[in-house]
Amino acid sequence: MEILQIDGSLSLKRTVDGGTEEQRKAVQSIIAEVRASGDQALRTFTEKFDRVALGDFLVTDDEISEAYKSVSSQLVDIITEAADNIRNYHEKQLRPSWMTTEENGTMLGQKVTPLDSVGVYVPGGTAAYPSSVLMNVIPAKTAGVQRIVMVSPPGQDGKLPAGVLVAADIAGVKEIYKIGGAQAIAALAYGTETIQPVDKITGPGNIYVALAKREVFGDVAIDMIAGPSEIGILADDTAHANEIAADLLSQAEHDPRACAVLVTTSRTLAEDVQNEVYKQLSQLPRKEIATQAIENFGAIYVAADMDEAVGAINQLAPEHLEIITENPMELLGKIKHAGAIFLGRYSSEPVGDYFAGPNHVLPTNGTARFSSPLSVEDFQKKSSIILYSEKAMADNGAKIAQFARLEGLEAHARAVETRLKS
Ligand code: HSO
Ligand code: ZN
Repeated sequence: MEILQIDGSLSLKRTVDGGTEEQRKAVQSIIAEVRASGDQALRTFTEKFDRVALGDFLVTDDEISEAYKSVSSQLVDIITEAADNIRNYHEKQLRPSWMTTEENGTMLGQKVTPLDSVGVYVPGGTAAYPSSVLMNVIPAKTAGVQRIVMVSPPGQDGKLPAGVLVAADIAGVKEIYKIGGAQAIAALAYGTETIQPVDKITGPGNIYVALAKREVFGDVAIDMIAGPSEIGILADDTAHANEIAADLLSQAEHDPRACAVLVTTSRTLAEDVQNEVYKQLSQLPRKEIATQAIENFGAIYVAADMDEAVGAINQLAPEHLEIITENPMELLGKIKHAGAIFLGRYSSEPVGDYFAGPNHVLPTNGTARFSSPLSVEDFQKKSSIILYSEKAMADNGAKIAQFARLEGLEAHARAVETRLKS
C-alpha cells in the first residue's frame, strides 16, 4: 500500500469483471436448458455445480426451525434489532401516490404500485451474508411486494446456512429455494414447473450470476450489478491511525479485488496508517484476501489541502466514504459522489453494513456518479395519471391536433378533434 502525493488527479485501479466469452456462452446454455427442461435442468445443474442431489428445492418449515436451533437467541435478537432499524429507515423512503388539480379541471398525478413479485439471490460460500438478506428483503417488504422469493445454492449437505435462513425468516420471506448460479436466475426469470417467475431479481452473486442477470434483463428487471466492496476515507490530522487502518481492512477482507483508499491532508497520518495496516493485517483470519486487496487496490493519498482532498474523493466516487476530520459536517456539503457517507470517528463502516438502517447495497466502481443505494423505490413502479376535463379539452384540443400534424400523425389529430366536435 503506497503513499502517493495527489498531483492533479488520482490514478485508481478498480476492476469490472465483464466475464469471458466462454463464461457468457456457458451461462446462455444454462438458461436455455432451464427454459427447455425446467425442474429437471435445475436438478441436473445442482448436482453438477453444487454436488448435491435434491428432490425438492423448497425450504421447509422444519428446516427453518432447525436453523433457529443453531443460532444463539442473543444473535436472533441482534438480527431482529438490525431488521427493525433497517425497516424504520426504509419506511421513511415511502412516497405516496399524488394528484394535482388545475382550475380547468385537469387532474395530473402519479400512482405508485409495488412490484408483484421479486426474487432475491443470496450467494453461497463465505459470501452468504445474513445482513444482505435483510438489506434486499426489507425494502421489498416495505414497498409492499406481495411475493418475495429467495434463492441460494445449497451446500454439499443439501442445506442453506442457518444465519441466512434465520435472517430470511425475520425479514418475512415465505418462499425459499435451494438453487444457485445461473440456473437459479433462469428459474426466477422464466419459471419452472415448481417455481413461478418473478418480475425483478436483486442481490449479488459470482460472475455466472452477474452474467445471467445481464442475460435475462429485459424479460425481468434487475438491480445494479455490484462490483467488489470499496471504502474511501477522508481524514485530517485529528484522526486515529489505528481506527482508519481497521476500517480500510474491514472492506479489504471482503474480496481480493476490494478497494481501500485513504485521502488525507496529513503526511504523518498517512505514514502511521500505512504501518498500522500491515500490523493489523498480519492478525486477520482473512489476511490472504485482505493482503491482495491492500496490495493491488489499496492506496494512501496525501493532499495539499482539504479542497484537493475533497476533489479526489469526488473523483473516486467510492461505495463507502468515511469523513474523519475535525468537523465532518462541514465537508458533507462538498461531497458529490459517494454511495454512503459515514461521518465522524464513531461511524465506522460496519455500523452501516449491519445495523444503522441505511442499505448496504450501494453503487460501486465509480457508479455513485449516477446511481443510488438500493431503496424502497427499486421495488415500486409508477404510473402517470391524466384526467382532462371538457373545459381542458376545449382549451387545448386544437393545439394538440396541430402538434400531431407536425409529426404527420393524422389519426392522433382526429382522435382529439372528435372531442372538440361533440
Ligand atoms: N460491505 C459490503 C456489505 C457487507 N458487509 C455484508 C458485511 N456483510 C458491501 O457494501
Ligand atoms: Zn462489509
